[in-house]
Amino acid sequence: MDCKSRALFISTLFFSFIHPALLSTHPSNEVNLLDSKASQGELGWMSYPSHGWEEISGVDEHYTPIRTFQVCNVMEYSQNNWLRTNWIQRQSAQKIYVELKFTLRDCNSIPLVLGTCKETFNLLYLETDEDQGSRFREHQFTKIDTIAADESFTQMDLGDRILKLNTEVREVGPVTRKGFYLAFQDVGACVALVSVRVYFKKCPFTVRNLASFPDTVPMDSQSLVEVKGSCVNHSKEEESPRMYCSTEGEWLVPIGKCLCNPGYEERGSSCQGVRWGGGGGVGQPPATPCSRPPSAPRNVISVINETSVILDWSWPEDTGGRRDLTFTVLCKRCRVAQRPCEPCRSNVRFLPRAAGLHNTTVAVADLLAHTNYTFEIEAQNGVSSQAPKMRQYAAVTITTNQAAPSPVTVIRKDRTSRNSISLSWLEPERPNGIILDYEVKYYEKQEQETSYTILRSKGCNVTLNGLKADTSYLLQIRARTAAGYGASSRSFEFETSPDSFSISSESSQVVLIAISSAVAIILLTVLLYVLIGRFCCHSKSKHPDEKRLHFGNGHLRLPGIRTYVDPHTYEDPSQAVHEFAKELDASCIAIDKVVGAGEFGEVCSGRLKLPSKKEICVAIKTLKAGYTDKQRRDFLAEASIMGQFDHPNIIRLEGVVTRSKPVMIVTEYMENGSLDSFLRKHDAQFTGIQLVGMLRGIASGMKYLSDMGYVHRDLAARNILVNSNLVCKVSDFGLSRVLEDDPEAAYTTRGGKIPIRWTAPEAIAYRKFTSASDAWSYGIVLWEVMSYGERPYWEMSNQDVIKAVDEGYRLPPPMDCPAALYQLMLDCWQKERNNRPKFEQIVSILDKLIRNPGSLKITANTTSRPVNLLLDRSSIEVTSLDTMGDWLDSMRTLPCKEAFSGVSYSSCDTLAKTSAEDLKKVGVTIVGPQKKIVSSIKALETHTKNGPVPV
Ligand code: ACK
Repeated sequence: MDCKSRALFISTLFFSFIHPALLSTHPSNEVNLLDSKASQGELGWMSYPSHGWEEISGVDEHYTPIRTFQVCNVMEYSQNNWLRTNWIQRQSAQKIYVELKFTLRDCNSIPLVLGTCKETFNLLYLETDEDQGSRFREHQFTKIDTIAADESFTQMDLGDRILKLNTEVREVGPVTRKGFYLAFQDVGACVALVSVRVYFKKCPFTVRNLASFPDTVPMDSQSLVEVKGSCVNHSKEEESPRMYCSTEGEWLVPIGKCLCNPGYEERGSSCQGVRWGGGGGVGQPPATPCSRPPSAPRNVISVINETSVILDWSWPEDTGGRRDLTFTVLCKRCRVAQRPCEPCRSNVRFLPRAAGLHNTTVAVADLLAHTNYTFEIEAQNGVSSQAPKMRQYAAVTITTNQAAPSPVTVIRKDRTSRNSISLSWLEPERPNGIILDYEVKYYEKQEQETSYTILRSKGCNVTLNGLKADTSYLLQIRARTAAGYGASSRSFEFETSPDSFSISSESSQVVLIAISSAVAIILLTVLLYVLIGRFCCHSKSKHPDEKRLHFGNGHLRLPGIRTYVDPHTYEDPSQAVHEFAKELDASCIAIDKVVGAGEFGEVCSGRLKLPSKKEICVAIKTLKAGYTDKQRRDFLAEASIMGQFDHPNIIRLEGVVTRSKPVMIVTEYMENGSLDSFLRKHDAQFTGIQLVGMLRGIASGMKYLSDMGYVHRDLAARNILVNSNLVCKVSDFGLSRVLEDDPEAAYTTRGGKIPIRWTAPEAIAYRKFTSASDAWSYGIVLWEVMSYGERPYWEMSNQDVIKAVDEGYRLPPPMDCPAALYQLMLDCWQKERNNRPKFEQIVSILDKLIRNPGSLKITANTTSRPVNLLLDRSSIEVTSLDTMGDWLDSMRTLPCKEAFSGVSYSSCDTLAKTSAEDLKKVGVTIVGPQKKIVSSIKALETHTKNGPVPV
């Protein structure tokens, strides 16, 4: 048999054995650029020389024709046979994948081989901007790889009619030209190329959290592509929806979401109108036969936002046989003791209007805060006026929420001198409560807010002293009520008088008085300046944090972000709870089962169905019978605190039941429960990106709390809840209660109860709880997450933990922990609290890691790390790694940078230096090898690892 006929013999046999897998469909995130199997006719690829590769037609087992190429010139020397595909357009691919299916003959099984039989062939490619037709130059091609068979077949296999099909996939990228060719170079093998598929990956169009994400082509590099989602029809953004497209064509880390507009409900991945009958359209003449006035509108839904409400309803069941329907909304203000209700004030605004509405929705704004209103919605058609009958309307009663005051709009300059300005202003149009004080912020116009001064004033006027002469100042004012700060006024500009002109501008008639008052003002200013200076120096040396609250840049509450109000400052705590939490009717709550135990009673899961609202799953905390007044107060304090927050990473309060028993706090339901037990249940099952996504959520929630001025004091994985989408939310709020209800809290020598393992040294030593001590606790949560719920400091006693931490020892990196995250932990555990990262910085560091997941591959674990409990902080060396440039850039913004600059850090092998002896020296006893360390060693020995679980 000559070699050609042998090849034909092989191919003939081959086609009767094509595996059905060949016909399988490909994953939806792969876009084919070429699929040889899909071609019915000749592929027409170029073969050079002509007696090399040969195109053969065959059929698969379903008698579907397929085209293959084969070569088997094993009887001849010096083979160099090229097969080149047609020009393949790149489309939007950045990286392409080449999937080859082929069979290859074992050289040993070929009798009488005269040439030099080979068992490999070469795969090459050439990028071009246009089809080069039959022009072909070998040297222009770049080799991708030598392709060898995992399994070659022998004569015996042929006899047994078994053929071994090999599949090999190679990646090529980045590809940048308009198209490319592939080539197969044979140097003397007996090979049949059964199929060639070229594809690229994309993250396919998807809808997540009611936001649609378009087809996205990943980057060629390790970086993720950040994609912003667009809200589906009839929905709007709650938090900007984003996802990341990985190089593998997978969507990762969904952040943010959209919510259905009023009148629409979430069905599948779309928002659909609440179902109602009736048609639309206007203009039908009143004389239409059988016309009658319509019945009342139905299904009124109200969505309250502070002092505005959106009303949404369905068409009436009976439209009166007409389609020319309009709606009218009547607003009534109802005081409990005063019946009947009175019409609303004329300044209440209706958008688009109150009468003649063609749509079934209206927005009502400028209502009073904390007030009951009833809205009556009536439908009319063309015959309503001609056929008077009993008014039929749908009514809905709402209570507006607490609202922050509206901005100050009128500010007046009363007097100016060389270095002072006196101002007064009018109370905001809608104070929405009693104004406690005003915050006046001002700065030199030239300085552009890089440094500014804040004054507080109880009344509507203030004098700004100590100003520079002949200088422009910008000033903003905002009012504060129990609901927090309102929005800031716009910036007003004022100028001080020039040096040569030192009289008040508005009392120029009495020059003498003006001069003397100016002198007095200057003297007073100097005196004040000295006093303030002294006070500041004094406060600086004593309380650096407090000082910054007055003068720092970036440490003041941000304008527009409300400040947390401590419910314990209320004389009557039940007033606080009703200010911040909605009273729910117990009949709206169905308890399903007990899910856990809290300090005050059981925690249950159940459902909440409010009138005109969709039923939702909730968690219900109950106050057990026989409680004392103090217990009731402390129990409800949590609701008063939680009710002030509104953030996707903070557990949401639905309301409280205080008017019937049992007293309950109702919150959103978090399907996966507490983070610590959830992680323990799923040990080693998440990808690095998934863990970082969870950590980012926690950091974002903590940033919101610290912006609000709330210090959590008990941040720990057990106090984070996880929902079915893996979203983590901070929970467990309270003050004295926090530490009493936490089983981890222990009494300190000073009598307080503190969760030692999670708490910063200064908070343990002298109760200095700040957002910086929360950052320390965040570092511990980070460690808990990366070690899948391991107990910080294992079984060490609290006393040993305090001592070791005080002496500079820190927890070692958890198994497989990315170096970047371990570095972040160490930063959170800086002894000097001002050097710890702010939550804003933590969020941005984690965002950078998510965008650059390659940096997560560098781990802080080493095989050479001794089995120790703690690492001496001073022996940890950290500097830059090229591949972590981005991460380090972000680290450079941290104050700790100086501590590490100039130290060389090549791998994390150097991280662990402390021996058991060292630990003994500081009084740390090693309590046997711990679970994680043992498992990490086992894992290193076996090199086995589970894949991520789908969540
Ligand atoms: O880990 P778990 O199942 O999650 O056990 C605790 C238990 O109640 C005592 O706190 C669970 N739990 C608390 N709040 C919620 C919530 N909002 N949703 C679901 N489970 C909750 C917690």
